Amino acid sequence: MGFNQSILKSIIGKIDHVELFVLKIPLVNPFKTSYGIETFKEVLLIKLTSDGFSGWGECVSFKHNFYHEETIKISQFGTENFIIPLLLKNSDLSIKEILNLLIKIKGYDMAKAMVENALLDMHCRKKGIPLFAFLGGKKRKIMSGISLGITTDIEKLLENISDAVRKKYHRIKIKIKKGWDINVVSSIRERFPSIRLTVDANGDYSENDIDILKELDKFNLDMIEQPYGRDMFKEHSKLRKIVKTPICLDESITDMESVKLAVSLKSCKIVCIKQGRLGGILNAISVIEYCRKNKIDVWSGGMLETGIGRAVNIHLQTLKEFELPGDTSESSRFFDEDIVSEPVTLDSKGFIDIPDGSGTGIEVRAEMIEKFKIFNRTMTK
Ligand code: OSB
Ligand code: MG
Repeated sequence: MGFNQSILKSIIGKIDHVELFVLKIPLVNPFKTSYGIETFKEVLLIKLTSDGFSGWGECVSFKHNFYHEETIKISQFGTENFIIPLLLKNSDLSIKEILNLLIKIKGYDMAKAMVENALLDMHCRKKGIPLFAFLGGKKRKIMSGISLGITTDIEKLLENISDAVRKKYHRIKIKIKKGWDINVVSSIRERFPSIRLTVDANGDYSENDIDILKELDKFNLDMIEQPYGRDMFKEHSKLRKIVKTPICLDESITDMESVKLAVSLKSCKIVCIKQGRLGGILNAISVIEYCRKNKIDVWSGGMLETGIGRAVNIHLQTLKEFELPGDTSESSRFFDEDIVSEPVTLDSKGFIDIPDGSGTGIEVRAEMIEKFKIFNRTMTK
């Protein structure tokens, strides 16, 4: 693909300073899914410094393991004990060489993504180019989408949808679970017959629920995201033959092998790309390329990221393969105040601008790090 190989191959120099932070930030509203409720965002961050230039990375792991088994504690363990020591031991390497070394470490994909994001941010800043330019992305703005959690009653969800429609979100996704599905989607369609709508089950259904999933065909949904569990590639494939609504996989897509399996079994039509879970931007790009070649549509998911991870997802979506709106919403949808100085906002047509400074183009606010910090560690050689 079109990313700048010279950036990847040029020496980044010695990493002088590594700082890790864990922040605990309250969410403006609890976010409920079929797997549980989030009321706080706990997040692991890294700041790398070399030669006077710094880069930030955000880890998408959660405190709990209801969505994915790599928790913050696990990401932190991998970062402190394996990834950072390797980074500090080897100086005068290129990003490409560092990433090749990281392949030897098994697991910790979310931690690796965080470190990769920070390296790319730092190096692009040093070279004075924006991340999207490094990626070869051509779009100057991207579409927006919002993921709305389960509420105590349908009326409240309809209100949340009205707000999102007023803001001109290009696509609305609602979380569903058994018992919060047909009734809810049918009320939404009565009130909003033509909005672009998708549902995300986070794996709550099984083959006993085919009738419910089939009934969703009546509502003109763009897709059903992850109806069954993560490893149920064969079952998703059978479901695809029964329901007309396109099937999208999220949790199932953990690496390139999983995408290849999904393609070979025809388990899905659409894949949700989460670079933070695929081990970083470069792995995500390999998956995106493979999907293009195999006629699988892609969109960018979200993991309740702060402005740091949100910016990375925005830069990535400047690639032409992202033709569908993803889960990229305004920062204020989750946080009263973002930890970066340029929170994500929508323009009057619901689009999101690409930050055009060097690297991710956003600045982290030191006072916000102080305010929400619950852990901090500095590592040097
Ligand atoms: O399944 O896409 C998901 C949030 C946390 C964990 C998993 C998911 C989600 C979302 C919200 O749907 C995405 C976002 O807006 O960040
Ligand atoms: Mg999902």
